[in-house]
Parts: sequence; C-alpha cells; structure tokens
Amino acid sequence: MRPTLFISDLHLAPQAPAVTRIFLDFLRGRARAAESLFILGDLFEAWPGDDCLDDPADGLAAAVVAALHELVTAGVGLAVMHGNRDFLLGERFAAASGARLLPDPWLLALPGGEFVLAHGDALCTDDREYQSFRALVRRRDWQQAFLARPLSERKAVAAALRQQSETAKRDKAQYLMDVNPVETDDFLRAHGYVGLIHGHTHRPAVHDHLVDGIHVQRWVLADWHASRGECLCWDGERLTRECLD
Ligand code: LP5
Ligand code: MN
Repeated sequence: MRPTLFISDLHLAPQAPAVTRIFLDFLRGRARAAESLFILGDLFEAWPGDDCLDDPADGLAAAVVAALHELVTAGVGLAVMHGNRDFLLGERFAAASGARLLPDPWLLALPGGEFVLAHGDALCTDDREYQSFRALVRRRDWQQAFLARPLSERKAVAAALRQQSETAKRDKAQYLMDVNPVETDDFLRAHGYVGLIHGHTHRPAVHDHLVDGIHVQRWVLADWHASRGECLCWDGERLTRECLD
C-alpha cells in the first residue's frame, strides 16, 4: 500500500529559498511514492491572489505550481487546504497545480483509519482579535472587493499584515496562539471521535484527548525551516513523522 502524506506551514517565500529547495526535492523524491499528499494550509508565506501566477517577478509561485503539477501527473493525488496566510488560493491555482482545494475541516477515510483534517487556526478561539480578522477576510464579498484591487497593492497589504502579525504575536500570551481545549474536544465530538491532524500552531506534538471517555489523538504538524521540513506519513496502520532535509 502506498502511504498518505500530510504537511503544512511551509510558508514558502522568495526570501527563504532553502525551504523551497527542500520542498521541491520532496515533491520530486519522497512524495512520488505516496498515494496522495495533503497540504493543510500555509503552503505560502502570503498568497495575494491567483493572478500572482502571471507576475514575471514572482518566479516562486510559478515554480511551485509547476512542481505540484508534475507530482499530480506522476499519479499522486494532491489536496490543498487554505491556511491563514494563503486563504486566497483559488480555482486558477487548483487548475494549474492539479490540486483539489479542500474545505476546512475535512473528514478523510483511508484504508485502516479515519481522520479529520484542519488548518488549526479556527480552533484558536481565545484569540478574539484574530478570529474577527479571520471572519472578515473569509467573507466572499470582502475577498471579491480585495481581489479587484491591483496586485501590487494587495502584495503591499499582505506584507504590512505579515509584519503587523509578527509584532502582535510578540505581545500575545502563549495560550492565545494555541487551540482552545474545550473547543477542540467539542470539535472531536462533532467529528465522530476520529483522529485530528492539523498545523498552524507550530508546536509539533501528539496530544491524547479523552472525550466522553473515548481516547482521541490530535497530531500537530511541524512548520518548515531552512534546515528542515517534516511530513506525517500514514502507512495504513500508524502515523509516523519523517524528517526532510
Ligand atoms: O500568520 P501568523 O503565524 O503570523 O499569525 C497568525 C495570525 N495572523 C494572521 C495574519 C497573517 O499572518 C497575515 C496574512 C498575510 C497574507 C494575506 C494575503 C492576502 C492579504 C489579505 C489581506 C487580509 O493570520 C495571528 C494569530 C496567530 O496566527 C496565532 O494563531 O495570533 O493573528 C494576528 O496577528 C491578527 C491580529 O491579532 C489582528 C489583526 C487585525 C488587523 C486588522 C486589519 C483589517 C484588515 C484590513 C485588510 C486590508
Ligand atoms: Mn497558519
């Protein structure tokens, strides 16, 4: 049986070429042996709209999309979920890469196991400021108005928001940037007590939840760095972390 792989939080950016190199090697190497690859959000550091694929100055977006397409052509299923940095990935990205855009959350039945997949940000409900920001930018009308603005302007807004976010996080209590435990247990209950796989918090771990007396595991994916990426591998029996460097 070919394995299923899960990754998230690569935050690909022109300023971090080493991470892109690890990812492209992964797509041309390890990922080729997979049945399917699930990217659970924040593949890109910031995605200002699919028209960045036409921007001759944006070689990264085009190169990554081409490599994803090669993977799909080689027979590997590809699914991409939005993260909080790349929630504007749209139908054009999907068509050009061959990826299926997955709703968040997504229930996944695999041979030998069932999982619920999420980016993870929606469970960080203690961060009220972030949740109101999220509610605004996920609105269809807001997105349509934003995407109607020139690409250069959208890139500038994205860069300003990234900086603002990094500054805001320095003053935030740690618990605000993690999932809320009660919300998470409710989520696990609502999704039939199957294992949860998510990213976003950059705190790779496996957590044991006891929900209504039922043991449920929550796997948190690692974010990627210049020296190291990571994927989670389902082989039909167990989940294992694999280091990519
Ligand atoms: O991303 P990360 O890890 O730094 O932190 C997140 C939360 N921050 C964000 C913001 C993104 O980093 C920036 C998005 C850039 C890409 C967008 C592309 C296109 C632009 C679209 C324009 C909207 O998601 C951070 C959380 C943290 O995770 C942990 O969960 O704490 O939340 C924040 O920092 C948000 C602030 O707390 C509140 C920001 C209010 C900004 C109000 C601006 C109103 C919108 C105007 C848009 C033109
Ligand atoms: Mn995220």
